[in-house]
Amino acid sequence: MTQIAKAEVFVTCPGRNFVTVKITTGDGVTGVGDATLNGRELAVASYLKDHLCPQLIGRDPAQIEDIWQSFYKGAYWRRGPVTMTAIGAIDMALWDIKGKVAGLPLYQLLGGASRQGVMVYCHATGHSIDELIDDYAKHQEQGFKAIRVQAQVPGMEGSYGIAHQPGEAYEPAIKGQRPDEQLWSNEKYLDFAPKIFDAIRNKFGFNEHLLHDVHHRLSPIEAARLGQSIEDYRLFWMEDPTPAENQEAFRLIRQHTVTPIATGEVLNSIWDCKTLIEEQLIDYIRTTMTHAGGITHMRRIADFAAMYQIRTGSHGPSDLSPICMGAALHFDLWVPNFGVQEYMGYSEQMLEVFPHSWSYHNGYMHPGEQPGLGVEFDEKLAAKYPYQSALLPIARLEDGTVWNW
Ligand code: CS2
Ligand code: MG
Repeated sequence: MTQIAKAEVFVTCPGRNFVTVKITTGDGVTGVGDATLNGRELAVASYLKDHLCPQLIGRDPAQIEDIWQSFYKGAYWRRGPVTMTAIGAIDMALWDIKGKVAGLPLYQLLGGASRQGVMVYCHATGHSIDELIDDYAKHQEQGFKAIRVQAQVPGMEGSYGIAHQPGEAYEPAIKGQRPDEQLWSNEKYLDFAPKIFDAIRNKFGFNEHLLHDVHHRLSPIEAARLGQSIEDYRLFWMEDPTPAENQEAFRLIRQHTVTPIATGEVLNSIWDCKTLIEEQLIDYIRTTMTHAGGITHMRRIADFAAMYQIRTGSHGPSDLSPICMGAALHFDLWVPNFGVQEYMGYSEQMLEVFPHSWSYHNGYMHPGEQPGLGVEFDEKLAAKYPYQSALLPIARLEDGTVWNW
């Protein structure tokens, strides 16, 4: 294989912003990686364009590990979402090239399929419990075996995770230069949340796995109380019950409840989840291909987690591009300690920009058999959708205090 001849960065907005890295070798093999960091896209694009891409020219694309280590250790400044997303995107693109050169889909390079399909969970949402029940029924008809449920806390329009219109995907980023501000109350949420699971289990029974995202909003003791109060509904997981910067905070939750816990979508490295994993404070690790250093680093995290019987539950919102989805599905098909994969879906417009070989059937997904990641990037079409500033909201408590969104 010849050396890397070109490394380019594209920002496109087919409905929402996506950042894509494209690496081309001297003999014309191309690889793509997802570098989207919601609301901070241009920071990663600059990190790539100004700092990493120039260093790639002339390097051997087969040396994925050495390139990863030299960008990680060579920056001197370690970890963090911008750095790890940039490294992750390059890593994905290099694995894509390796697969294309070998003529093998990525999952074969990792060690082959460990299962027939990848169980995915979808999102059911509603402005009321009745609306949620309708949405749940629709997803059940589509064959999903695992469903995340979120409903608006009465009076709290800014409740996390609710689609604007029934049937739409939830999109948190709001176009503009200033973040939207949303009102929040932990007390009202804590009173309401158990009613969501009660209604769903009463109506639909225990056939599907039930998931719920707390989105970092509770204190450890509040999270412990929630976990304990919903044990009978047997959730697959309670996600991000409290912020995970302080990993030790999960000890308190763990002491009080057997509701399984998932966290990790905002973590970027194995170090960010070290205590969570080695003390078995969680059941599922949710780090993302894109934000946690790509396939090379995700594999390291998953192997470490496997030693403690912690399974994967990769973050897969529609604010990660279909390239990330492709990479994640190959990884999921292989990883021995797989749990579940999030799948929010994409609009037609988004999928046209990223032609892909992955598919969904009856609750399971498959990455397809195309060599590499099996996702392409239509540069011409992407150029029709220029970047548009869009930011994630800010949550405030009823007295005006800034809270965790
Ligand atoms: C979420 C995300 O998918 C999830 O579980 O927590 O939707 C998250 O809010 C977004 O990815 C933020 O960009
Ligand atoms: Mg989440």
